[in-house]
Amino acid sequence: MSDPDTTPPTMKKHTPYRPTDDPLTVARDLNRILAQRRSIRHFSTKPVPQELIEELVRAAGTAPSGANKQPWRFVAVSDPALKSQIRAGAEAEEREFYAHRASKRWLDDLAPLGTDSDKPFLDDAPWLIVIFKLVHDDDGGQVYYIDESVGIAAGMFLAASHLAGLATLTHTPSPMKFLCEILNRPKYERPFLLIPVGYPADDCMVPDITRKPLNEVMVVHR
Ligand code: IYR
Repeated sequence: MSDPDTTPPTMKKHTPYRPTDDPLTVARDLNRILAQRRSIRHFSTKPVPQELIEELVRAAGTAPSGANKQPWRFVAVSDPALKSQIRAGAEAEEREFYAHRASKRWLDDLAPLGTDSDKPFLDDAPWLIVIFKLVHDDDGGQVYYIDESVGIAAGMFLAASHLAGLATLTHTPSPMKFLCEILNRPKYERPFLLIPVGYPADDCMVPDITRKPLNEVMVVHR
């Protein structure tokens, strides 16, 4: 006879959990593939099916979140008119940023990337995914660790897109209030990241940057 169920009444039923049986091989493979991800600023206009975007959002939505409240909304835009409005809104903020808001030091740090206020990728990329964070639930309930939760989901979206062979950019025009207006979102949804998704342009170039070696990013106590 099986043990009687001793799960407290407020606790959800628990199910068994089985991770991979070859962790080092999987980790090495993942590292090799993820190391090839780059922020892309020159997109092809080649279409990406909505079904593929939906799977990527499902993947992102598997992220851990405070009390499993999943305080995010992924608004996926392929409508060319809306993309143009978003581009106009973003470029207006970026012009302010490059002309006035950014400090000299910030502009110096950005110079190697070659960025400016011109954002043609917002028209070219077949999809713009605007991630909103929810400051409360759809039913008004409390949410927890919002930035951590949405940040993790965003990272998982970037990783999933890359694994699926798609290019992304984590674009951060600031402030992003224009996105609430253009996309007609309720007040409790706050723009978090604007992510163009698609294929890189054939002639796409990326800055020749490096990642820090492990000894600069990791400290071990054993
Ligand atoms: N949002 C601006 C500026 C910018 C800021 C950072 I920090 C970057 O890593 C890259 C760009 C832009 O997108 O041009």
